[in-house]
Amino acid sequence: RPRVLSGIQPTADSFHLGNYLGALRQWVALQDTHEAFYCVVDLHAITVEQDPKVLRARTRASAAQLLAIGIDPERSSLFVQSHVPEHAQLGWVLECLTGFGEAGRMTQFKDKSARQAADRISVGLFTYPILQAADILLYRADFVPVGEDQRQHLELTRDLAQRFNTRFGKTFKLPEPYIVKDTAKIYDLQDPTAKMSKSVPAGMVELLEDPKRSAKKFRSAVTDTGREIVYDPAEKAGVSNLLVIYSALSGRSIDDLVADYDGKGYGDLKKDLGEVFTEFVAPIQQRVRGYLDDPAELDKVLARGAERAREVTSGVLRAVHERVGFLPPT
Ligand code: AQP
Repeated sequence: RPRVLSGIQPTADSFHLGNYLGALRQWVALQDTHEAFYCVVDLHAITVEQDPKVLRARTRASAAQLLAIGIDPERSSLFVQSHVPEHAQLGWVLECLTGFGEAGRMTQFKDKSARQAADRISVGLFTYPILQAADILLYRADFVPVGEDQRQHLELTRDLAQRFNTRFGKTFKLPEPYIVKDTAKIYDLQDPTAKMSKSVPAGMVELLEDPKRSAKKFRSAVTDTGREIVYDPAEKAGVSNLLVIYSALSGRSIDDLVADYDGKGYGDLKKDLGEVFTEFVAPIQQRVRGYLDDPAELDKVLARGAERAREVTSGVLRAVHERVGFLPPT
């Protein structure tokens, strides 16, 4: 079976709807047809300052949310990145193959670093896409389910795999991004031209917030001054974003929704979407509480996942070390 690998950062108290629709929903679906490795990428989380206690709690909460949305630890290996030391080890080798200018062209870094003074930005934030390449290449993954914002990092990953293979002999597979077009980019409810992101909390809907609060956010979502409910991302970005979310959560096609809301107003659509979201998220929240009530069991699941991951990664790292010319340990 083809293999998939993906990760998510434990840098917020809850995942948001952009994470879920852009990536995590695909993680769940791919388990049926692929051998899946999914990780909570805590090494990436410390590229920005973290409170240790909070990071630990968020790492468990992230794992609990992944289980709650349907990641099945019997079928998929679910683990914490720092439990598999080969990620950081391969990361170093790949850093030494990456040009400084090449890393500097990553737009996500440029955007994030533009908001802060140079001395406040860590070198880790700069090199994070290279560690991400290591995350993926270690598993010789065929596909990487992510949102549109990760496309450039995937291209870097492929470039590095190709470079390593050319220089040292074929070792890595060139992975393909797995991006579902319809939900590749979920937009901020307050600014439907920007992606929904944890950096801008006002326009973000969280899986673990009070659904009443989410419903209110949907009701006050920014839309244009027109009246017609049609799907037109260029002219009606706000309404189109709401239709995409509604369609993804309800399983109904956008055409079907548009026909159904013919003659109705934005207010109706927003109110109904709040209800659809509440119905979707209530059982997830309940399951998250259940998993967090038993952290020892949760830790056991993660330990098992890390063990399965290491069955793959230790051999790949050994091959890499040998090919770059490191003396094997005796
Ligand atoms: N708005 C989005 N639409 C579609 N997919 C999205 N993803 C994130 N935002 C959207 C996808 O979620 C996965 C996990 O991403 P992450 O762990 O890197 O989280 P993030 O990208 O840091 O989340 P934010 O909210 O986007 O953070 P900031 O504000 O720091 O940039 C990825 O597959 C990502 O594509």
